[in-house]
Amino acid sequence: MKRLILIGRSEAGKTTLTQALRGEAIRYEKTQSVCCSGKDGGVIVDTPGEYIQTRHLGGALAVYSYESDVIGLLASATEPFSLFSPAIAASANRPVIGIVTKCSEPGARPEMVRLWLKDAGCDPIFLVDSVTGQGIAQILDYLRQ
Ligand SMILES: Nc1nc2c(ncn2[C@@H]2O[C@H](COP(=O)(O)OP(=O)(O)OP(=O)(O)O)[C@@H](O)[C@H]2O)c(=O)[nH]1
Ligand SMILES: [Mg+2]
Repeated sequence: MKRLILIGRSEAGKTTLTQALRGEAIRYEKTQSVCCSGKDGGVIVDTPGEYIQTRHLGGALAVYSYESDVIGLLASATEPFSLFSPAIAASANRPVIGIVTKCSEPGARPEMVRLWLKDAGCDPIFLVDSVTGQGIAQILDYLRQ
């Protein structure tokens, strides 16, 4: 499988998505450091949201991205704004996919957030809900291709 690094602000749903992709029970656990171990053999690299939210920590994400096959930018469908600059995906030398999380939450605007990730240069873009399982199989199919 392709190795996927998950990047997005705190509460975007990176750890919950990691659990859903691994078929684990969903339980809240704050991510304190970059985590690339698990029963999937490290296919998913989970990162703390603070790394993308804090300028001087961003370099660490670049380094871990070099060790991944695919970069996943996450944004929740309930976000009021986008963290990602337009065309930011162009700065990466590997595929950058978009993942809209929490699509089944009340008040979710998945199509709006999909447009934000499209502007960032993500392709393809997956609409998921890690709690209901929506869209999880599509990401696994993509990683297996
Ligand atoms: N309904 C719903 N809730 C979600 C989903 N993804 C995450 N959540 C909830 O949102 C909260 C934060 O999710 P996390 O996966 O811990 O967020 P994170 O991006 O890993 O956050 P940091 O570790 O702080 O970077 C938790 O209470 C999750 O249960 C989703 O797809 N649907
Ligand atoms: Mg986390």
